Amino acid sequence: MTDQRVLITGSAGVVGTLMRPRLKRDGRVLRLLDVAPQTASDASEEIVTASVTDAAAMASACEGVDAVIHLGGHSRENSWEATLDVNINGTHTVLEAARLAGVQRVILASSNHAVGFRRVDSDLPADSSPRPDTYYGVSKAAIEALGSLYHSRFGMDVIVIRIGSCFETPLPLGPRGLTTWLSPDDGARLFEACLSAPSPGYRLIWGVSDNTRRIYSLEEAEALGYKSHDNAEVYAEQLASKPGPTGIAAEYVGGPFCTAPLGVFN
Ligand code: 15L
Repeated sequence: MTDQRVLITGSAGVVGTLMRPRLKRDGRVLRLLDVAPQTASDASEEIVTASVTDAAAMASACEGVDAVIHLGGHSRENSWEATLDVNINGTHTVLEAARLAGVQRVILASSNHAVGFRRVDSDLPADSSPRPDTYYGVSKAAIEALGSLYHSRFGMDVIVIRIGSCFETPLPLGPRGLTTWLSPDDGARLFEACLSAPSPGYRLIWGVSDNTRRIYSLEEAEALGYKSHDNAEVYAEQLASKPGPTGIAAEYVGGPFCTAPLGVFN
């Protein structure tokens, strides 16, 4: 049997770095694409140094691939031009390359910031319509729409994950992390579910751990086979002394993104 080949874009970024060792499996090759230099740890890894905005590089990166996990792009606020180019045009380039190469499944990283201006005390089903908090959030809403389009037009399986905050621990996030944290191990469980769910079609799901103070629905992710094992609450005592969000940042899903200056890299 031939190996399953999974292309991960943005593999040297925050989420990519956490997922790389966790998504290693016998019978699977990870093709790791990033603008930053990387080194293969063994024969189960292939390195591609390229930008997601480079159509020719993306075309060759998608050759022989079974699934794409698209994490590449700016992961926070940046200028409109950079956000448009790397996040929106970049995602279009990735989807188009995947389509032309006959890749059936693409998993796209969206973010809670696509709905950053939804209130924290409102219902938050995974398909809540976009209320972005930044240009970054707008780009994530556009990514969701592009994924939906590529499913509807071309029948590709596209799963979009609105990631909360995927870090080793919720500690750098302050008390907000008690609701938004996606543990790296749960992240890997979620990506595995997205890779293996039979014929998912188009899905929009939340990507968070089963945190006691979670305000996001996990129903949609669980329907794909995800089962969280982690809970940010185990860090509650350590986080108790840290200042929590105040004012608008406390009222809305996007927290501090809701008041950060638009278009300014931070
Ligand atoms: C995101 O989308 C960012 O990529 C990440 O750096 C965190 O800031 C996260 O959201 C969050 O909301 O905590």
